[in-house]
Amino acid sequence: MYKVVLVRHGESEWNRENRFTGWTDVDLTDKGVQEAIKAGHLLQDIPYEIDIAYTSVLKRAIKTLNYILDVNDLLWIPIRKSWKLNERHYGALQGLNKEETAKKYGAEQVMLWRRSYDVPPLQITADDDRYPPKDKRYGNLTKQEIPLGESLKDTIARVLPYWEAEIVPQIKAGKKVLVVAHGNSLRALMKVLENISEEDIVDLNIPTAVPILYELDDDLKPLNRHFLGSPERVQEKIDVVANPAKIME
Ligand code: DG2
Repeated sequence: MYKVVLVRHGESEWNRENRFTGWTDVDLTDKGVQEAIKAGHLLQDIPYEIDIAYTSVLKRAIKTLNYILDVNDLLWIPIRKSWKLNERHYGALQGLNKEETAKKYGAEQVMLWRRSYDVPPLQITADDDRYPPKDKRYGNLTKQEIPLGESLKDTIARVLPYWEAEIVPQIKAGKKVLVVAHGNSLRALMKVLENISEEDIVDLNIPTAVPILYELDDDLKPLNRHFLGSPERVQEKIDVVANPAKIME
């Protein structure tokens, strides 16, 4: 039986401020750091050790991974970083407050932008400061790879080939893999792993810093999926993601 653990990063500064983040490289809040440490402790309860870890090139995920590994005295294991595990690029929405955007465009439109399968957000153009090649970590992306604003479908189109080419071979070699990524890059992965329909994916919200354990069969089909921690705590965190204005209350 193969095993993989997925974790969304802890609360970021822009999660806290309820702003669309995407590829903006914001830091963890103090609460996010504590959540990451807690995720590390939760992982101490599983009966195996992580062998290799994957994350994005965004510091909220990288730091969360480091806190988790530190708690488990595993900072020495191989860590692979890729932009392909970055959050979905939220295009011209990046930086906007989600509640204010809902007032301006309507809650339904914002819901489509946040959770639908194939509705892309408002796009940026090449003269925008947020155009990825202006950041040297994205200097080697081909023109086709450069996102201007991604739907979940677009996100799957770059997460899935990375999963198949880089992560699956490690899992199949018997390695226990940890992936620390983002709300929508993980929704992309979970949609494919669990074969979730385009309609049902709308309801999937990933809580911050809750380890999600999968056991997979020989074809990498999930035998089970388990959120670590008390069910009440997990549900509370899912509710915050489903209705982010709650963070501000
Ligand atoms: C959030 C997800 O990404 O936002 O980009 O704003 O996981 O990196 O904090 P993350 C963002 P929603 O899709 O939940 O609005």
